[in-house]
Amino acid sequence: MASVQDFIPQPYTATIDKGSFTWSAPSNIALVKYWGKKANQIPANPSISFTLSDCKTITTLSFEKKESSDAFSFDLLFEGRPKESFRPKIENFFERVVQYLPFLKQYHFTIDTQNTFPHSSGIASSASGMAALALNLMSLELVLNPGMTDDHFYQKASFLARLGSGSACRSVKGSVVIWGSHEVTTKSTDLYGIPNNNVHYIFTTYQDTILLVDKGEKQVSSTVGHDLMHGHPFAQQRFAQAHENLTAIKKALAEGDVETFIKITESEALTLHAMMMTSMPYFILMKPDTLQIINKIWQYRAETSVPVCFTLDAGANVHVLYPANESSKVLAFIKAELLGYCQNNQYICDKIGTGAQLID
Ligand code: 2P0
Repeated sequence: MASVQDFIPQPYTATIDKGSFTWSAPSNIALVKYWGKKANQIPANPSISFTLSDCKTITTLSFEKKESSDAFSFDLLFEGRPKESFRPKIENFFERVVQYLPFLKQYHFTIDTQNTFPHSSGIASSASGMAALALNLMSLELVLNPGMTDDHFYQKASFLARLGSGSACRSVKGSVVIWGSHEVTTKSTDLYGIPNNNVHYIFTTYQDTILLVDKGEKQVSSTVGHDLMHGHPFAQQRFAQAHENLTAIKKALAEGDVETFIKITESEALTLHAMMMTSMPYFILMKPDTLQIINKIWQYRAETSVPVCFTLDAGANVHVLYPANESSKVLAFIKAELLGYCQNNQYICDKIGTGAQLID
């Protein structure tokens, strides 16, 4: 298992003056949630997620050697247009990772980003965005250090992505990813995400239909949200519960135990929101329509035994999860019963994916 020291590179053996790379990186949806962190983006508890397939960020990183190397220099484009509002976040990310990427001040960068999902859909782009940027930077480091192994490449990409945004480390490699030190998961670490490959066939077919209940700006930023767990009266119990739920859901994923999967996934979603409702200050991030959808899903599952369940992010949108062999039934149910609760009847059909891809 790699340590922080392993990500500080040896002197580079090659050079490059200019070039560009393009990576696409997917979003991910946590089943056991990351909520609460320590210094340096170290999670307070381990988490596990499904990597998505179609909701992704595509980023082209162009670079050109510059004369002086005393400051960062970069231009930011979003869908081809200048996007200065991203600057503080990228500047902050570069500050955090420069000790691991000593070439950062030697180049002028142009970072050109686009998302496949609509902006202001309430879908977080920080995970896919930071993962795509980290992978591009690793592609450049691979040119400078051609001896790098594939394992090191992906571990370090996930390590860097984590320093940009915690959940981004789960958007690099694998269909099901565990991030955070977990006593019974070999090689698990707080530093980067690792693929969890012991997954029954049924879960490799999982669909995620995202119901857009509220497409507005996040009410609570993730920084504020994670901070709410400091001094939270239930924090220690919650962190211990996440370890237990991870152990149980890993077993369910391996055995194809859909019933246990549903129980843990839904309980985790509600616990995440319960943490926000019981913090100081307190927040309710669900909307009345979120609750209507949850109740409809429960009713439909009870009546039909179709194994459909939900999870939530730190917002009002609902992720509806189900195996592909139930797609026609569940989509008919969604269209007939749930779309009326979505803003402008909007939803996104996604499914489990395999991770980021080098496009160019
Ligand atoms: C997760 N979320 O596990 C949890 C569940 C939202 C709800 O990770 O501050 O954007 O950048 O490390 O990763 C959202 O927080 O937070 C998140 P930072 P991040 O997916």
